[in-house]
Amino acid sequence: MAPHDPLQPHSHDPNLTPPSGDGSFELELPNGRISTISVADLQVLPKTAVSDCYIVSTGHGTSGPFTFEGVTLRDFMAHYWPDACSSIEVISVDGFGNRVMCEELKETSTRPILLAYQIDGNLLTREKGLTRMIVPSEIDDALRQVKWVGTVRVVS
Ligand SMILES: Nc1nc2c(c(=O)[nH]1)N[C@H]1C(S)=C(S)[C@@H](COP(=O)(O)O)O[C@H]1N2
Ligand SMILES: [Mo]
Repeated sequence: MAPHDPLQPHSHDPNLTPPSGDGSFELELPNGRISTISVADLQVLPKTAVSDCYIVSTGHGTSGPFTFEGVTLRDFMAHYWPDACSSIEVISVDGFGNRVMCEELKETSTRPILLAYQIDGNLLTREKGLTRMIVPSEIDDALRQVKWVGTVRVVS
């Protein structure tokens, strides 16, 4: 059997058990460089809040509204990889993932994609997903709301 690909469609049962870790993740760039990004590294970048976010779980119902705060993926990329790219693979420590097309970041939006470290004014706990990707435009099944980001892989 082929190894499990976290970016392929899969069942929607969310994992409620947080893996160990402090919210840091690996950033893999197209030039082969790999670095560790901590929550403190995210906190020095511009901070954006997006309110009225819902996590629409097909397993345990909808939660929210939440105000998530963090750095937009757009600002994150402007800082760490301002060059062109085709996609960004955001993969969690527990093997869950979602792909963002770089085109998606070009659209200016009042509800941009975030690498979130805060919820309703408080630091996100590890249990609640630190660091969590929030895609506010996704309102169906929460498959883009990746908790416990472990790797951000920029694909050229
Ligand atoms: N790392 C990780 N993120 C994940 C999942 C998961 O299993 N692992 N499940 C997804 C699904 S299917 C849902 S419904 C939501 C659940 O988020 P919640 O636990 O905050 O309600 O997380 C999404 N993000
Ligand atoms: Mo889900």
